[in-house]
Amino acid sequence: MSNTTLALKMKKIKIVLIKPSKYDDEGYVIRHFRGVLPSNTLACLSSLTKNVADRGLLGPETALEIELLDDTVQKIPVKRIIKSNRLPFRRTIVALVGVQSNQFPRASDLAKKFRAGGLQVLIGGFHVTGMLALSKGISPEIQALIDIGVTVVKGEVEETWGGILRDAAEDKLKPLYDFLGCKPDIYSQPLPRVERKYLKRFIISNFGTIDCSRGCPFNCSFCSIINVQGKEMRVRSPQRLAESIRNNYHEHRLYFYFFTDDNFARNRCWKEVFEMLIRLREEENIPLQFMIQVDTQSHKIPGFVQMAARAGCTQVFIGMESINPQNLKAAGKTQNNVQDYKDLISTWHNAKIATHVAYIFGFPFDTPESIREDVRRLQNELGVEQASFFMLTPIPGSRDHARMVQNGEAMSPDLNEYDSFHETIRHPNFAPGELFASYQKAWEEFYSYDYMREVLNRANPENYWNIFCDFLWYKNSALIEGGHPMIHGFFRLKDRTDRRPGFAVQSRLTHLFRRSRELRRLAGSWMSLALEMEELWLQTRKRSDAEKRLLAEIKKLRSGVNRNLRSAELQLAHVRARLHCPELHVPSKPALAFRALNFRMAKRLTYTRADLRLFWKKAGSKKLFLLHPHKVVLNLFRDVQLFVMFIRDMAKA
Ligand code: B12
Ligand code: SF4
Repeated sequence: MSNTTLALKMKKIKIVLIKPSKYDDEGYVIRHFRGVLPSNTLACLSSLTKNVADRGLLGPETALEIELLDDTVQKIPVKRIIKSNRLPFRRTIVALVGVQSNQFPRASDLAKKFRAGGLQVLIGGFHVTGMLALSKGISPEIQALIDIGVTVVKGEVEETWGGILRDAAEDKLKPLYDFLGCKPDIYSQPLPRVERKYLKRFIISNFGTIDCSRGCPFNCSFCSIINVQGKEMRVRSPQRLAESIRNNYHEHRLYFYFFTDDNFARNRCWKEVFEMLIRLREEENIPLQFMIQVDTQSHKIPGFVQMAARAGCTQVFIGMESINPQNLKAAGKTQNNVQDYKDLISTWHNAKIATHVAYIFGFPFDTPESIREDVRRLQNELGVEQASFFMLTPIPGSRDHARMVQNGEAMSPDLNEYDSFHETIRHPNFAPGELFASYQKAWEEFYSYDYMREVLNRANPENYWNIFCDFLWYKNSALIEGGHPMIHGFFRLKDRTDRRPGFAVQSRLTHLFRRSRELRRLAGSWMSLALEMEELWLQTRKRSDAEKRLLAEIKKLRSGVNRNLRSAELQLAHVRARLHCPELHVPSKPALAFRALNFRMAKRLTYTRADLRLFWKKAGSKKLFLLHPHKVVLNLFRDVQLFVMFIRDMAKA
């Protein structure tokens, strides 16, 4: 037996996979009680690690344990992890995974702590890969990590992860691994692995992510995909995807997916993937639904949109980026033809799939006025259901970034700001702060009450709640939390002690005082948002045929009288409606008497809570002794009852 094998004997190696978050402007880690999207990279690395363990690649005497941590939804127990490395015959290795540029500062701080605790640390993902792909030599922030003994991994590791782990187990980790030139064939590689415990940290725990392909054939100057994952598409086997989706459904009840491919329309196996999904839906009764990202020419691929609909696609995320052809030309986005946009959107709409466009502000021909006009055109001319706005950011790994570095153009030195909602470059048409103000205004105007109502009124009933919940998520993230929906989840947590270096850790009391002030403000904003969404629901909710019939009968009876209906009249309305809709249930007499009190019926008839709003407004302006207590109680009861109906309806969906 060789020395190395002896050293490995009886060893337990623990791999801690950590997806780092980023800092907010006050230096707190952006973390939420519940997230929205689980990390696909974490799931990929988890399954690759499990594959290494199952195949016994580290030798029969080595047990491999995996721990998955996501900084965006849970506190990273740095001390516990460091301690776990001190036990005899145990070794803990930390892998910081999927690190984007805006997460690099946070990832570096974690890496420093783990290195100080004596652990082996690896880092990979788009920042290091993109940065090393296009720059000459190693950039200072990456060199700083190498200098403290962190191993940097450039490129994808489907075919090489076992080798890296073996090096780690044998204490032979290199400072830098470079796999960019030999991109793995992902056809038969393990698929992202689902961990129930992890999914529970997300608002919808039956929501999963899978990348069915990697790469993109286009050439946009602001994008790093092409320089990291390449222009040649690599795809996963449709059969293996089917197995994984089937297992995920039967084992974890997962049936809603975000296929994270940057351009699903250019996956050469799209037809086979859709056929497989159709079989799962139609033959195996798995109620699959999914979202995909596509380019603006996707609607021209024969059969693509129609098959997507049949396969369960509910929303399509389209790389529109701009309505101005000059901007598109400047960004090298030559595949986007503004004349096609109407056709593009209506083709997806005809298939009953909601459209969601990615839209960037800060291109060379943008001005504050053009941004306002663009938002109006998205609403009035194109009628897209949703838009995600981004500020143009020179992302490391993109041609824009490489050009700016080469020309010595100014850009923010703080990578934490490379999250697309901070101004990182100066634009000649905007004063400092003006681009951000226009961007913020765009969110407000696009997600205005009137536009949301218009969208929901014409939404496909099956898609109603998906869009409704997206509105809630987007409004909360962009307009209340002041962040980006793609970063924010629900209920922001702020760890007092885990602050970015350079920001003071406050005393418990100061922190408590500050947080309670913030929470009071937030509670007020959430209350207004909840009432706004409740009103939106009242005005747009999809009513069943039976309910519509009942309402018509009630209206008929009410038209002759200027009072609330009596229970006998309500019963008559129910009986008449039931003649047309036998499924309608006629409530018992006491229930009808209760309804006749006009609580629910009035709401169903009026489609609004405007009367309640008016009452509370008037009540607020009166002196306490001038209020009629019975009216306050009655309206409070009606309001609570209505809200409960709203929440119940949403939860049912
Ligand atoms: C899906 C996605 C999202 C999803 C969520 C991600 C999720 N929950 O899974 C959403 C929509 C929320 C999102 C949001 C954002 N995203 Co995004 N996103 C993606 C996308 C399209 C796919 C990610 C993915 O699953 N990739 C597949 C995995 C397997 O690839 P990978 O991460 O590179 O990992 C492989 C290797 O890098 C390597 N590796 C990775 N880590 C490690 C670690 C070690 C130790 C080792 C050995 C190897 C290794 O091994 C992996 C397997 O081979 C990527 C583009 C892309 N094609 O990757 C953009 C991308 C990552 N996003 C990007 C950006 C900018 C953002 C946002 C800032 C934009 C915004 N304002 O919305 C936010 C930030 C959110 C946040 N803080 O996380 C950029 C990042 C660029 C950069 N240099 O920072 C990318 C690259 C897109 C782009 N335009 O260039 N995103
Ligand atoms: S189409 Fe999308 S993924 Fe492809 S290069 Fe352009 S921005 Fe990147």
